[in-house]
Amino acid sequence: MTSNQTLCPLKSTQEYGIRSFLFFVSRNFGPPPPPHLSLSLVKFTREWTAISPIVRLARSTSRTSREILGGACKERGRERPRMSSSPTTRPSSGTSLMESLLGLLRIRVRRGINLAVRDVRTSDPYIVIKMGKQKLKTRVIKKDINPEWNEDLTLSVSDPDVPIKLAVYDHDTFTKDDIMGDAEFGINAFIDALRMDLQGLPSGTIISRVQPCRKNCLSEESCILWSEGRIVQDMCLRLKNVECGEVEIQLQWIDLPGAKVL
Ligand SMILES: [Ca+2]
Repeated sequence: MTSNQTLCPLKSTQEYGIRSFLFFVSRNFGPPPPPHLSLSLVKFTREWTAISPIVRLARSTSRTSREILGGACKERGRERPRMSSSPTTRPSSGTSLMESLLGLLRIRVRRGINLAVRDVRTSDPYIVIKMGKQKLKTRVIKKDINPEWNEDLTLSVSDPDVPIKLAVYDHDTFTKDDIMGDAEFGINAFIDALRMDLQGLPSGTIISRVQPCRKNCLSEESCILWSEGRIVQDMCLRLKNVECGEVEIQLQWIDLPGAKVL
């Protein structure tokens, strides 16, 4: 027997433990074992004695880890949403826009009163209206601080709590346009009136009134009224951040088929 043949069973017995190895030696070689095998056996026994607690711990840890991991996998399996064979029904952007849209707000910009002078003796005013990301403009009326626009600007309304901002500018050809004041207003009272059933009321009936206060930019009482089969709100806004100027507007509502119920 060569030393290589002797070492082969040593390697295999490492997998089954010291008892299997001793059985193998006694079965094939009988006592007493050759000196070189005795040395290998002593060396192996020492090594096995040293590593066996680690092996037991490793086997125990491995089993425990498998059990823990198995449990976690089951937990994850329960928590993980089941894959559906049916396609997802995500609404398109157009559909979601219509679902959130309440209707259209038409702002009739009637006129400006005693607007600020930004040129030599007069101004070339126009109005910018913003609601959220929407921005609309009137035309420029040249050399007039009491301009009459009578122009309709229409906004789409999804959230009636979003305030509407109005600003007046003086148009200049060669320099940056000058600001001529601004104002802000809400439409909650107007929306509340739209929710009422007012059919059959005589035209001109006042539904509600909004008083001027520090929180709004009204320069006088604003009336919401039933006029010719529809609800309108007249507003006179006192411009801020400027020496003078007012702007008269009227709110109207346009229902859209398929829009969200008010
Ligand atoms: Ca100008």
